Amino acid sequence: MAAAGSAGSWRWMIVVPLLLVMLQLAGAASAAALPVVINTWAFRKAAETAWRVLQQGGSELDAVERGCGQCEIDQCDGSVGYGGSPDESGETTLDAMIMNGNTMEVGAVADLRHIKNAIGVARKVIEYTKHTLLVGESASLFAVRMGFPYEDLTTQKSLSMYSKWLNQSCQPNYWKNVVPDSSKSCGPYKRPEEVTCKEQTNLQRSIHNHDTIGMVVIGGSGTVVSGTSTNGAAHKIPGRVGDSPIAGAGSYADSTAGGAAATGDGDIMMRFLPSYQAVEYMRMGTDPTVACQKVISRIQKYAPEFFGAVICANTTGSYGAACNKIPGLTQFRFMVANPLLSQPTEQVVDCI
Ligand code: SD4
Repeated sequence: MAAAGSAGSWRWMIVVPLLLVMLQLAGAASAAALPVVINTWAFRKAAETAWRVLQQGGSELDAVERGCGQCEIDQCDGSVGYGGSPDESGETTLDAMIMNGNTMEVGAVADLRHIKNAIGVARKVIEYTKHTLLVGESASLFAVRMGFPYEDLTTQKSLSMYSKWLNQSCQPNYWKNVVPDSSKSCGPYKRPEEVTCKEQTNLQRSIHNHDTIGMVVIGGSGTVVSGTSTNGAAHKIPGRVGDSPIAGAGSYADSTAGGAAATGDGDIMMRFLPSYQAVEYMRMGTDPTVACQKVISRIQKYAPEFFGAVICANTTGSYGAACNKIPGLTQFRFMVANPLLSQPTEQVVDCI
């Protein structure tokens, strides 16, 4: 009896930990589920809209278009849609893209003027053209042909941001090595007769200067779609285009691997194609959180002070995010909706 009892307890000593490990694995696996919606920042209504579109049988493209479009309507954080981030001449211009990870088609618009629904126009670039990216007033003319209203994107708020900036001698701005000294006065600026090329690093970017919506939606059968929409950087030099409408920079989708989207200082981030790189890491089997961290680390080496974050999701529905730790950004909030969450839920990661 005693021998049988001890054999029994040995058995339990092996079986119980094994069961615990299996339960843990099941728990870890259950964190990932399809379909999934993930978007940058705590833009809750955008996630809710995208999730609702999926629930009602809409496609992944519809979900991304409507989700990001919701932020354009809501003028999320003043950094998406009309009436925010006036450029040096006081005008709001928009950048947006949408990418179909089944076909690898991309539709994008940059420096879009007088049209509110930038991601809607980006979708029309996929549907009605063989192009990928349309820019400036020509993109606006295309949008009008596609039936979008041509309207003023200026609001009282963007006007007052603009006059405040003029009153503070146009600080901060994006010029360097010009006369008059761009760190002290407004332009017009010119190249100096003798170029001294002294770098000016006076640009104090507010973290609220940049808040793109970037979204990845992965459907139940693994279709990955990504998208972005932003009004870019406040007080940008007219003509400036950021990372958001650039495939691989602002976002990237590949239904054989996953999707990613970036937010932050596009002038720096677009040089590293972080969304493309994150998807490639996930293709190699890297966990989405680690994939996001790895692309942030790559940028950190060259620009330790950059403001930015990336969201990542793979085709199993596993997801993550990472951000660069700087004063004013120590944590990054993002939204997730999947069948395991009772509603679209805000999540947070510590920056690295
Ligand atoms: C840009 N990345 O134009 C965009 C702006 C942004 O959060 O907010 N990102 O640089």
